[in-house]
Amino acid sequence: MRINRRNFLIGTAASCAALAGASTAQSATRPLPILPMSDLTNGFEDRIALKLAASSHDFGTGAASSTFGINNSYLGPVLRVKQGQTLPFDVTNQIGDFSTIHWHGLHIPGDVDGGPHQLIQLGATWSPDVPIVQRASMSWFHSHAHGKTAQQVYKGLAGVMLIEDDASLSADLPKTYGVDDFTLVLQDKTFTDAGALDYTLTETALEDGFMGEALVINGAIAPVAQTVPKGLVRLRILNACNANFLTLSMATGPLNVIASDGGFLGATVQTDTLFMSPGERYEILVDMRQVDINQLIVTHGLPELGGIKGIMRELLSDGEAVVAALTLNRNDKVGFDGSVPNTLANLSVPDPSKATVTRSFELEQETGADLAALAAVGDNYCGDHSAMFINGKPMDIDRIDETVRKGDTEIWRISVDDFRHPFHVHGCSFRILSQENAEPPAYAQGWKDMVHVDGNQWSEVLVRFDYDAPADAPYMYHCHILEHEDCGMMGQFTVT
Ligand SMILES: [Cu+2]
Repeated sequence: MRINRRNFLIGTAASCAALAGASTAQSATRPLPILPMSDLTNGFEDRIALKLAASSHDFGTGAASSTFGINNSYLGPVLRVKQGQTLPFDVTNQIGDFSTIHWHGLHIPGDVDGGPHQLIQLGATWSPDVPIVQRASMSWFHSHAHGKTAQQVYKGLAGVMLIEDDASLSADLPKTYGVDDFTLVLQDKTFTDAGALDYTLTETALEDGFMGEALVINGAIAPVAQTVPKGLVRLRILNACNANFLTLSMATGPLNVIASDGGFLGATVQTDTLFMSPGERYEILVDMRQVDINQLIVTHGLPELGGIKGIMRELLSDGEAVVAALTLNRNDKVGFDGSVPNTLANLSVPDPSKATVTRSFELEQETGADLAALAAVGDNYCGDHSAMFINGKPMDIDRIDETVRKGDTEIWRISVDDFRHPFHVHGCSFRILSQENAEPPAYAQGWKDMVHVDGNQWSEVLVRFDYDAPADAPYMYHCHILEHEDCGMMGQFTVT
């Protein structure tokens, strides 16, 4: 039956008002939570303990949600570290299930990468010595326990690592943590009527990945607000959603983008909108001398809903939410008074003629598979992980898919069937040669470890691997929609 839109609106005015009321109740502005920061840049005395544990956390609904945290009730600390250090971690797992911690974005050997082969059994401690060799950049760390990654990251097993180097420490940029330098972890969550965190996988969620109804920043439901001094303000932003692509803009003025996944851009890029896939990081500068107030606006997809809720959603929002996610209110204190830099770093022009090997990766979903039924019979959320493939094969932890020679420059060409997927490669940063059949946006032309590709298109990256990943500790390449990764859209490669 087709519903006549006008009659439908008249007939359901009361329920529309009720729904609007419900969303208003959720939109009270909260203070921006500042994630606890461990500054290790001046050294550390002992091994660095990270404890993964079950906890409870109030996202702002007034109810306690069952969560996981890393030295914290939800998410982990922000680790501020420096190039040249070797970080001796003791990662202890007390979440009640097996887990791992993968260092996303780090140029490190396979045996300390924290992928599915470095399982941390319940009660065990994993003690990798992690060398920080790369330039300043925003990396992160999260669970990579195959088949459980999506649910463990959703519940909170993720944290941020801010790598500094001599250039970044002396750069003329805001760098006072929690004052003019903020780390923002953006996620989307769904809550039950009682206000508890909800992760229910419907067939749609398994196909598209889990999409949450509410935007959450550093563990608090948006909108959030922060008072800042009169000056430049730096926002280091991570899209840590399981599956949602986010579009960012400012209420006033453009975004000044200074860094991407792997470090500073060659020069500041001004853009009206910034499109971020799950797993991507960008740093931006906001000039709070020009305005008393500015807002970071985030547009994100909403989950498909059935019944009356779904119909209302379609009528009211076209399936997207636009959130004035973070309000910056200026006070009278004088802050960082420098200008937005033009030149940031010396970036070479990527030269594809240096590539000696080209590899192709086609990401596919078995759209006919009964994913909900698979989930019901399996001991994880995707049955036997066999509904999604790369090059026709679902992830198999006992199969090496590609063997790469250390130091070779390669072109990796990624294509997909009919859905937009974000592709991540471990152990490296790469340069994007083309994204979705086109030149990438200027803000994506620096060092990256994420590239996305939409239906019937392809993307190409230029990549080189400089560290060892043997057959018993291979690197992963995978879709960063975590439900797709868990369902098999992942492969393994060695570097020797
Ligand atoms: Cu995917």
